[in-house]
Amino acid sequence: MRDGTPTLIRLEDYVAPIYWIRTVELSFDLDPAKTLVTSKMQIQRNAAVPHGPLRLHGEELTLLRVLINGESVSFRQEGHELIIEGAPDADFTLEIRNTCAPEKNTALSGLYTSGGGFFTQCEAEGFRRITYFLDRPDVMAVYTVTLRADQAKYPVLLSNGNLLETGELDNGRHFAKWHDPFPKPSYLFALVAADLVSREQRIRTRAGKDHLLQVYVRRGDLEKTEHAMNSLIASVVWDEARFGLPLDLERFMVVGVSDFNMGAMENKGLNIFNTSALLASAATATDADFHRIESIVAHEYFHNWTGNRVTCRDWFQLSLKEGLTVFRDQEFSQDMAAAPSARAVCRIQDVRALRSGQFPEDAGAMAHPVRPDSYVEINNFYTATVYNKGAEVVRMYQTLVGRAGFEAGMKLYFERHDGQAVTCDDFAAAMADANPGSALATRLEAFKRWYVQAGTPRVQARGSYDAETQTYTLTLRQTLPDTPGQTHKQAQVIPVAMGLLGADGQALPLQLQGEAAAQGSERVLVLEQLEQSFVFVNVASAPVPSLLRGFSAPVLLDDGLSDTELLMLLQHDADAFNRWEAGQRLALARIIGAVRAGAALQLDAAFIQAMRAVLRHAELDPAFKALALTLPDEAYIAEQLAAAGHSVDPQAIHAAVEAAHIQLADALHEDWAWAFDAHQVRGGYQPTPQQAGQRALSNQALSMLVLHATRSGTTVWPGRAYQRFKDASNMTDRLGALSALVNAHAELAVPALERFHAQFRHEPLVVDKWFALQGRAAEVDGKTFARVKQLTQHPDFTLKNPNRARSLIFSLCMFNPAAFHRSDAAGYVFWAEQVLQLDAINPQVAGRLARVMDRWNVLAQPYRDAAREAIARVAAKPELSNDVREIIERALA
Ligand code: 0A1
Ligand code: ZN
Repeated sequence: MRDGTPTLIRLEDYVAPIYWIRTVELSFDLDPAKTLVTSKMQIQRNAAVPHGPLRLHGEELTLLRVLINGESVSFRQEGHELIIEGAPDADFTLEIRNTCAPEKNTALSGLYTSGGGFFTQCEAEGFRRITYFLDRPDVMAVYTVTLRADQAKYPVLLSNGNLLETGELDNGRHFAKWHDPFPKPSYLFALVAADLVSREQRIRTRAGKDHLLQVYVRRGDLEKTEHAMNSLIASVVWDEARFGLPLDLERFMVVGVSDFNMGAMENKGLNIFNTSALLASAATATDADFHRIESIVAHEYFHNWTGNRVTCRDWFQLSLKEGLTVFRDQEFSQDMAAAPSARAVCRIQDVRALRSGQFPEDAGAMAHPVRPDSYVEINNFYTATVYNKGAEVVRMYQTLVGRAGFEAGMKLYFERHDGQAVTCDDFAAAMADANPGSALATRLEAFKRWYVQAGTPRVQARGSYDAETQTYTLTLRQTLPDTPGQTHKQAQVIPVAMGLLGADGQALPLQLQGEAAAQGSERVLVLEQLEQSFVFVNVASAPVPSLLRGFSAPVLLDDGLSDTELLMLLQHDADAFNRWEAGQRLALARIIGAVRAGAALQLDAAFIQAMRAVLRHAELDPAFKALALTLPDEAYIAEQLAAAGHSVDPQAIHAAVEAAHIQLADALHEDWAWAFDAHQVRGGYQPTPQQAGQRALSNQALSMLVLHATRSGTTVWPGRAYQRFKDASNMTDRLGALSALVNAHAELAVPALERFHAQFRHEPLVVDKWFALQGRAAEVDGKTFARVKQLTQHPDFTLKNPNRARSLIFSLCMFNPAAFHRSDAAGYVFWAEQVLQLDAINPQVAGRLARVMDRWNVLAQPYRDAAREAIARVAAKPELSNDVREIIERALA
């Protein structure tokens, strides 16, 4: 086995380290083939735990020497450990010299080369691929780093903290020395040595301190950094205003790199970004890219407090920093969107992502709690559960203690834990202690089950109205599904934000039995038992309940509402999220009905009329309309079916969604034409929510119009789309028009794709879009699948660059169910080949691709058997990485 025998790491086995590393002086002689690393550490024994040998982590390193207090010492190497038995009791200096080979590092973890420069990625366990160390987050040290490299090739030399010194050396080399005053775990270490240029901005924070912000990129990319810089400035301002958290560094650097496994990394004072999460111009990036960049820049910046100043004790606590930081970036995006309707749009997008990414995870082979209790490869646990469900858990704290209470909890958390490595329990305690007597504090232990129990809770709600007593009784029941290794779960604490609507849609005052008077028209019920009833009094007529407003808890809700009731909510609910949700539920019921009946879907006039009313609505926001008219995601539909105990036929789901799509295109043809014309943006491109909303709706309209036209054999709209594709002044509209042509399989799609590639072949991030569009293209007669296979041979295609691998392979396998799940199993065979090829290059990325099969055992036949066979084929390979093996073994368990 390539990584050695895989061991299961368990939370319950956590023990504090036997030694602390207090300071480290690192020096690097950078060379792509062989980089020399010298590390001088001040080490102290941890008197709180029993004595034992010093065991340092190290992988793929060549060890040259080991000195303790300047003297050589005996040691041994076992697997990925360097073991020193005879370390002194008193504080001592350990000096290690080793080499590593950055240019051979295709895994992109540790020190690697990209585009002729050096970059690092140390989270979670990459530092041990640079030098021998106690590579665990509870060991925090102060770093001083000297970089030496060829000056012409690597004019920029960066590391964490403050620049102390620079100078020239012999043989055309130069050096830079950096010092980071904040003790940090090794996963936050970073260095960059490359030929880069920077955009700079000086800012003064509230406290009157001056700071330098820098965004470093390759020479030609400088004009694409304006949006990232603006996002960074906005993030600094926001964190100070909302949470009183200031920038604590004189210099804050952000660097772009095109080979990167994830979106970005929060290294202290030196964030490293995938260029896809950093670079944007109107000509090359879409509105969605601009939005993503804003949120990732904010996310990494916010980690400076939630993650860096207070870090994780161990990797089981990953959600302590990730769930909290995702919550913070979501709140930031909402505040940036400002208008209430735009805030709702943000929330809807976040919930859509949760439902299509996290819900399947929580129901599948890889289901794990927000705080996992074991892992083989920690890289496999940077998941939607840890990130997105973790963010929902943090949101529930805020729902239970209120916004001011939440801010007080954050304040106490930093007062108690600044400079420490802590656990999710410490966060929970701070929130509860800052809010004594709150709905959280009184049920803290039960609330913490959100960290421990995997699976999406299901909540059933049923109401009954008694006209005589004018009471409305709402009964809520929760059930918690079994997940791998977990059965018989305990009730969770589920905040249910809700309101009641009267017969003509007005919000009713809410008075619970026992209360002296009504308390507003919206409130949060706390479901904490398996079943609970809430009795509302003085209810004049039978109400329609609007439950789980704003998606107040990450659960699957069954409220049993009829079409009529849902139509009323779609029209009148004061909560924009639930208006959208009502429309989705109407669509879902129709799609699921057709799939379960095995019949062709036929949309009814009431539904079509409701959709028309949304589209033509005089007041609704265009961005909201676009979301309301987007059909539920196929992955979410599949989960709904699976949750109800049905097997999943991806082709049947796709056929029903496609039919609904076509019928909406046909029936609303004139409305789409109106929407297209009425939502053209006048004036220059701005990535604002308002403009983005108009573009989203007009592009959606265009794709409906082209679809209708290609089916009815008319050429006007395909022609207009082609024209727009050619003349567009921005990437959102250009790509919108191109995907309208591609997804409708219009004849003009072929020349348009060629033209697009020719025009942008020197822009790697746009070439990624070109591959992704084809990988995700609507499937007709196996053409998309065949095209993807052919594109793997395209000169621009490579598995070595993660963005490129994702653009084509992941687009097909993860986001194009109809093209992927084939009755001849060719999609699964392709998947197995790609996983194996990728695993030899980059196990982390291969592990992600392996996840595609998480839900194989809910598939209908013949897909189920064929999928299992493909997984077994991967499992049979002896040379798998731990990353892929863990995923595959869980799938087969
Ligand atoms: N902490 C980063 C994400 C990240 C995680 C792991 C990585 O390599 C395995 C890289 C980046 C974040 O949340 O942004
Ligand atoms: Zn993060």
